[in-house]
Amino acid sequence: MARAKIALIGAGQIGGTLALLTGLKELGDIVLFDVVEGVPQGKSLDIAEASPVLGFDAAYTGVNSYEAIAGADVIIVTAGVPRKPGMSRSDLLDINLKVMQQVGAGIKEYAPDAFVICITNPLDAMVWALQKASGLPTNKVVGMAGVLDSARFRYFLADEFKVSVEDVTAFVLGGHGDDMVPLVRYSGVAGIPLPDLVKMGWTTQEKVDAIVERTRKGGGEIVNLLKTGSAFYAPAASAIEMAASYLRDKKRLLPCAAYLSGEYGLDGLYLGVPVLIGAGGVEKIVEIALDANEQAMLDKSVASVKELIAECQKIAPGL
Ligand code: TXD
Repeated sequence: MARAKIALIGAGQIGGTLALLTGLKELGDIVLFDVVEGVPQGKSLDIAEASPVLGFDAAYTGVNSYEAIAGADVIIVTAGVPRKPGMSRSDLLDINLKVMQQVGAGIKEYAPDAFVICITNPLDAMVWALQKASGLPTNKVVGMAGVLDSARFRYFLADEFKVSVEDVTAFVLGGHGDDMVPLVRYSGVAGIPLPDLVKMGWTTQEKVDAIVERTRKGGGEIVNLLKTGSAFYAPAASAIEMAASYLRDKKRLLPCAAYLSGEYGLDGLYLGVPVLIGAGGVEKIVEIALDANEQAMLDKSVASVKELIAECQKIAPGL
């Protein structure tokens, strides 16, 4: 069977890491696209030259034109600009919204059957704009944030309990912002929920609260350390997990920004919720029961996402 074709739109920090991980996992052949000339070509060649040493087979093509993404099975979008000092959230939204319109048009023309994963920030609004601009079915366009936020939560918990990260599960729902919703009741170690672990004396409620807060600010923590950019290894790894579930029809249940049509009492927006990803794209949106406190946190997160979408509609009324 022919190898899958994976197009990566944006060859920056995350795009380059995605290109390497795609090869290492042998998910398929890679087309790396960027508007900057030379960068996708250079990164592609560099990674291809690492493949004999690392021992994987994948073809790499670096490009500056959309024709090359024709027929892609999976497209992962990181194109855009990161927030720089002095730039407001609206400035970022304005620029990246235009980028999503360009990328969406490219996907519409050359790869309308692809499964598309958006990573560009502000995530919940950009994935919404990308779906509109591409015209692809909503079950084929998702946003990556929840897998990353949950991975951060899992890592912090594993570190606190001194247990393997493999045995820690965690769920973060809602928008990808400071008001995301880490679900303590649905997180734990080897099936033991966090509230029980507190009762068992493994940790204290105060420590759990601090970990929840650290998870919410996880992106900012990395930005403050790096100073010149934002996280890229963990975001790339998270998107690859989603792509692999689609390509291999694994039916993973992952927290992703998915288009809601009535689920959770919401309609017409993207929000981080548990999603089953298989060969059909988003095959199911799982509605879990929330208590009053969790629902209140989710409502707050939804309000932020709606504000971002309203801003997009003001800038681009056609969307
Ligand atoms: O959880 C999440 N969703 C995120 C999101 C976690 C971390 C970072 N997140 C966001 O991902 C971040 O705020 C950015 O919006 C994206 C990409 O992050 P990255 O660190 O890869 O940014 P870079 O290194 O600046 O790369 C962006 C590339 C760069 O090479 C530009 O030349 C290119 O995008 N770019 C474009 N490509 C195609 N088309 C257009 N129009 C374009 N404009 C810029």
